[in-house]
Amino acid sequence: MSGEFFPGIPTIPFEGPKSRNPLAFKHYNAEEKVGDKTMKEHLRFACAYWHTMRNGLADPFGGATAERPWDDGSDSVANAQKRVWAMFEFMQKVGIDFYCFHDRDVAPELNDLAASNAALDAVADELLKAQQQTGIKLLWGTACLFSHKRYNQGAGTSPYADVFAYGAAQVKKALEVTHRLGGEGYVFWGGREGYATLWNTDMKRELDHLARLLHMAVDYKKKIGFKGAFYIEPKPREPSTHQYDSDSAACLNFLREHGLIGELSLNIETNHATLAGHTMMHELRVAREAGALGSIDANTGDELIGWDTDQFPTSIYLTTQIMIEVLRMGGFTTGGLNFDAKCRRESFEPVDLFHAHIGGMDAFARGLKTAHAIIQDGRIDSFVKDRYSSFDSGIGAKIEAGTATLEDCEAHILATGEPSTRSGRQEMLENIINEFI
Ligand code: XUL
Ligand code: CO
Repeated sequence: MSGEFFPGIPTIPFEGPKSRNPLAFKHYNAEEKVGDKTMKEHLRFACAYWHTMRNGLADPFGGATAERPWDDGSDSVANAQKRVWAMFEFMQKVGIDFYCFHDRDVAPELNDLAASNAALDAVADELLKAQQQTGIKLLWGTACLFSHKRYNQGAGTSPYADVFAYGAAQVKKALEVTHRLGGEGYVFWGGREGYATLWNTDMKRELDHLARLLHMAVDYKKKIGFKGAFYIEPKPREPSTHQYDSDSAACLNFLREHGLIGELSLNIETNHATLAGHTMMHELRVAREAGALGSIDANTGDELIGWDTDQFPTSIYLTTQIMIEVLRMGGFTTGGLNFDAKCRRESFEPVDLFHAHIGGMDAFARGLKTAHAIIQDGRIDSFVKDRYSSFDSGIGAKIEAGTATLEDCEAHILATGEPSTRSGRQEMLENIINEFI
């Protein structure tokens, strides 16, 4: 299969920071060790099938521009099977070991569920063959419960029970296929699980229904012996006015309220974090501190465009912040860095897929090295530790231990008087970070 779909493009080599070859890595050196693991083991890059193979690069004002010579544009199973080989050749050449997919981006949706399931099985046969030939693995699978017209008012939160059931049936099948392909995880992104207006919405019922769908999936996962992780992916809006899984905190609250905490962790996406009005570091921190940081959809938005632009990450500051959080949780287990990102509409040639992924991988290699160096240096950590040290003894230790009362606090202040505080040193700390970037 080699050379068939991306002729003239070699396997991308590592040439180091002095290289001026656009089709070479300057920083990502798969086998190079950072701390006790190789870059490849730390970063666990994955390629998103929906963007890399299926995104025509349309925007709200214009249609598809992407040139994908191997794709005949039809909805046939044969075309879908052929695309598998283009995807795997691409991943082999760019050196990415994992991929992620939705049921409907790998296989066409046909006239009824049975026909769509059969098409998915036929493409899964091909995916399995390609995985076996290349050693590439499935990071996670998911079901697309948002594109088809039936899901116009949601899937798990649709006001129509038959639509809920259709979505549940799609989840069942997508889980089976993910399991068959040895997937390390399964994602629930609540596509249209939210509302357009509260005037027509019973929020309580919708949320209870969404929880029912997830409980059914947890039960089925156990029944079929799927050992992969379940993730829920926060996003505040778009396409809905409001989506219930709006950010990390909302997802965690939902999982706790509905007895699902521990069954699902979070798949956090950069562009969704910024749409929620947070930094990516904030979203990761919230999840990590709750022991629920599972995986990452690695992309970025555009500061000047208000929608989910799904761009490739190139900011070293951003990738450093992300890798600090990943390293602090002890690295990924089942998760990884999935490039949920697409080329710009203007970048329509197949070779642009290479430039895009190379750039993202190099940016994360630098982020990893920088984050590792900052942690090794220790100045940031020791500043933070010292900042809270008044809680290590005396009244602070009693407060943390839960043994101090309001009366104790009053007695303490009456005895010691006005408290003193110290500078938060934000500027100094930001300067330290820049020493490493
Ligand atoms: C949509 C999005 C999805 C999920 C999987 O904004 O990010 O691609 O990652 O459904
Ligand atoms: Co995503």
